[in-house]
Amino acid sequence: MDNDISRRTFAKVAGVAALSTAMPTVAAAEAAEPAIVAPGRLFPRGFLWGSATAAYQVEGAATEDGRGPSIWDTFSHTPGKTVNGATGDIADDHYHRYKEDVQLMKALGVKAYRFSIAWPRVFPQGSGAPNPKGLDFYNRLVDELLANGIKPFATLYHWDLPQALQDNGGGWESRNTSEAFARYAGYVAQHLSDRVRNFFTINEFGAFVELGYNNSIHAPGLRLPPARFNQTRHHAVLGHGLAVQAIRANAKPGTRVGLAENMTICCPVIENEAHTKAAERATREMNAPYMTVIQEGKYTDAYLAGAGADAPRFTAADLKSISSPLDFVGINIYTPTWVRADDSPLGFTAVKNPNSYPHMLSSWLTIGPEALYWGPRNVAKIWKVKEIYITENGCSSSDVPAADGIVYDTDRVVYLRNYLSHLQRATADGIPVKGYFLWSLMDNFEWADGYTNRFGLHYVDYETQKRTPKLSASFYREVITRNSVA
Ligand code: PNW
Repeated sequence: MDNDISRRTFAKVAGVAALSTAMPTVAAAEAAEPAIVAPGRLFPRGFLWGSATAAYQVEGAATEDGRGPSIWDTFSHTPGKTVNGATGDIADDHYHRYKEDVQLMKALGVKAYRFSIAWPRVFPQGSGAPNPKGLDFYNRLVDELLANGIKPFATLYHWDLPQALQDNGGGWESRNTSEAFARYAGYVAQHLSDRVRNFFTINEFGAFVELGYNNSIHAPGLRLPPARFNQTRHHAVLGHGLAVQAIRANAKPGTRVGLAENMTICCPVIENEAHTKAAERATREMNAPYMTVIQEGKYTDAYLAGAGADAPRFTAADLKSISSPLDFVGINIYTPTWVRADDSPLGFTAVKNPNSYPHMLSSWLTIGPEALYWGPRNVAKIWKVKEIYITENGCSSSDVPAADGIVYDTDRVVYLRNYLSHLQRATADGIPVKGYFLWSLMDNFEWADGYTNRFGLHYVDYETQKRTPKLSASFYREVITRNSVA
């Protein structure tokens, strides 16, 4: 798995001048035009380059082979909830086209694929009897990946909660869901861990709990009052902890477990000591209900005091489960939160510049490449984490193919080049980032934004399901080949 190039001092690799975009042309340009990579700019030897997707966003086949309905089927079929009434009924039809999609990965040169397992395929009612046909899809996918030399990294929860669990007890509002999640996680680990060696429990507490149970823009579309909402947050992290224990109890020895969290990434407004320390304090407090309690086994005093009578109810045993030791930490990083030091009780303020800031097509996706430096740095420094993956990073555009059929997504290339440069800065500083999963392999169902915001390295024509590599796919392929951005 070691990248050949990183073993050499001065690596001869593809030239930046290779501006042609179709994969074969770029490959030809590589052979013709070697370039020099400075050793100080290389990623570490064996750095794991990957790409990511999630079940409901790509699979389609919503009612096939016994899959039960999820809260996202219900939500997306409710008028007015998604742009143009988009649903994941068909999406990228990955359920039927996974072999073709594995070939896209192979052509990119990725060494790992992060996908998610749809809970309602495996347990159509959330708990009770499993559906072997549902699990079989993942058996086929995993076998295909391994046959092509690509390591599978499976996420167990990427938001498609079985509808039955929402109907009975309010989904994550109920402790039953945390326990059902652990049973499902243990079952999957038992059946796949002979080939899947790395699992992520839950994807983005900071999105699905906040947006689904408080802001109502994601499934199940609720706005819970504060006490019930804080309890829902607690049940989500409890579900993670119980799942870690269930995986360890049921998986083959050596199976590794982590999570994929979209932490608030606190970056110092200016990189001096005072603001840097403020960003560390902010990292703990701004992630108190999720990453901090998972790492520290307790809620911060400020979080509990701020919640007051609405604070979650929990036991010491809950906290112990929630903070079950992890093998690695995955962080999804898109945007920075700029922080400065001040004289307030907590010693920091998040700085907003509401009138003028760069962003990608998604309005929330503000640009700050430094997030890929400070995110992992703070996690490693504050919690002594020894193994970090960037489990998502990427950006949205309104890509349109040019007359020659190619998508010249120069905005995405600029975004990735700058973010990855800061990731390399992190590894060069000794921060233990071991891999990077680019979001996303291909355009897909972008939740409430439907199919309008495209995140893919491959353009998907939803009429024909044809996938076409964008300029950014050629860019990423070269990064992987040279193990370096510049
Ligand atoms: C993440 N926000 O979602 C998810 O893990 C992916 O499924 C998704 O496609 C990707 O990032 C791009 O959006 C988010 O509104 C969705 O702040 C919305 C937000 C953040 C992350």
